[in-house]
Amino acid sequence: MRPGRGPSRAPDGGRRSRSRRRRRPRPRRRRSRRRGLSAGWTRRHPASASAPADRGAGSRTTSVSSRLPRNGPGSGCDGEVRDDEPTPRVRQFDLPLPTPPDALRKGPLREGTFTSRLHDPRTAVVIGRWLGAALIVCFVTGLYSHVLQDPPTWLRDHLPTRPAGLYQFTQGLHVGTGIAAIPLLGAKLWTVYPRLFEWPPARSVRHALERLGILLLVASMLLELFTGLLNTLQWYVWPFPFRQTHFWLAWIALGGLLLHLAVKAPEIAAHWRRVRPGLTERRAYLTTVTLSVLAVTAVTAGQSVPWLRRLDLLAPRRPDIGPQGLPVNRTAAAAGTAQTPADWRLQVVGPRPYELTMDQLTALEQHDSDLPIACVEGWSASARWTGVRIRDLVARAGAPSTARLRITSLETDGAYGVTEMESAYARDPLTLLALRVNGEVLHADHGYPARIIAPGRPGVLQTKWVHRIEVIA
Ligand SMILES: Nc1nc2c(c(=O)[nH]1)N[C@H]1C(S)=C(S)[C@@H](COP(=O)(O)O)O[C@H]1N2
Ligand SMILES: [Mo]
Repeated sequence: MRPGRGPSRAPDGGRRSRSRRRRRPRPRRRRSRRRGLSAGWTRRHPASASAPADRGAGSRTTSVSSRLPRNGPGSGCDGEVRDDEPTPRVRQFDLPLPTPPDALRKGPLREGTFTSRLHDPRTAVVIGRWLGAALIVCFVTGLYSHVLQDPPTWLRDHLPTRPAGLYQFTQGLHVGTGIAAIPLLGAKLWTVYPRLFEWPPARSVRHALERLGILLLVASMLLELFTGLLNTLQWYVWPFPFRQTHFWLAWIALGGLLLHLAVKAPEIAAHWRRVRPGLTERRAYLTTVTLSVLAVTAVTAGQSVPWLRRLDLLAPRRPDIGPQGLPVNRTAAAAGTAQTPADWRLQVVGPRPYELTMDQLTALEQHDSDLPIACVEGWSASARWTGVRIRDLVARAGAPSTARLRITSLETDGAYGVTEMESAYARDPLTLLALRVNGEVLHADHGYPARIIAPGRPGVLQTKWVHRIEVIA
């Protein structure tokens, strides 16, 4: 390590410049808040500095261990705590809490339980960066998926229909980053879990709140990733609606994450840059984590990435397996639509409503669209669909091109029996009422007699077994 350089410079340098600033009169609240952050951080370290993890570190790990005591007592922090008078409100947060009797300090709560040198901030920061990146991508793509399925009124006219495979891409990324986040979260939790057994459990009100925040963050992350994973396996075991729960839990997790980043900012900054020489075991650990992430990605990404298809061992779907070479989520038998009523007609409801028999439909101008079905569960598969353009059907009913539609399926009990279509999709020339797929009449499982196929939309909105199209605005 280069003395005075690298990550250790950040906290020390920061503190020095702060004490210089302190001589000038400054707004009180701001200083107090900063002090609170760095004090929370430094106070934690004397304990960990005396833990065997650091004690046994020896000179090889000066990068990590020798830095810690410097930030602890005697490093100038105590003086800082004294001359920087906190406002009474902040002082309440720092109210010390009583330490429980030592008799309770058993099992993992004993000092020296955790001996690995990998339970250190640098490892936590390196894995945290990967995890953070995966979670941000996962969050943004998830938000996009949610908005497509349930657009707020002001966004209705701005949903993109192109590129036609955009949702296939974003949802593949959503499920991919979510799956990759599972080993990353596991590794992160392993790195920091000795903190669970910190003693005393809560030093101050601030410390207790911080720990509660971590609890919320970890619980929401675990629940979010776990329910998401089960959803890709189509395992809907919970009584609550998946999508809404997944959506709100994501906001809770994001809030917890941002709070966590804010609280840990000084520590993250201090360990952001690599310090040489690094720990050999850390390198081995990080390599193992990387390989795990690559492995779970490789054996699941084939559900949406064609050239990884042959490695697709763990994903619940192979996009090329199913009737007519396409997977099926809900079969006609499950939906109760295996038998099409003999008097089936397509009903189109608008200013000039009409009905068409199958023969009349096939006599209309037919078009081809090469479009993927991109399921929210992460699998996607492309096919050539043939049928009548929705915009032609709508125009024939006398509706304008700004029309929004309600599509009703023959399926009566499922959650996807009725869907709505924004006008951008309704007027897109690629959007079809498909009658055929890959040159064949639709299989019952793919929606015979007719189904919706539109560009850039989640699979759940590609309604099968259609019998009515209604102009609603
Ligand atoms: N009526 C109806 N349409 C539906 C569904 C459904 O359950 N009922 N499932 C949707 C879902 S979740 C997907 S991913 C696609 C799958 O289409 P496929 O079975 O032809 O591959 O159909 C969609 N259309
Ligand atoms: Mo789906």
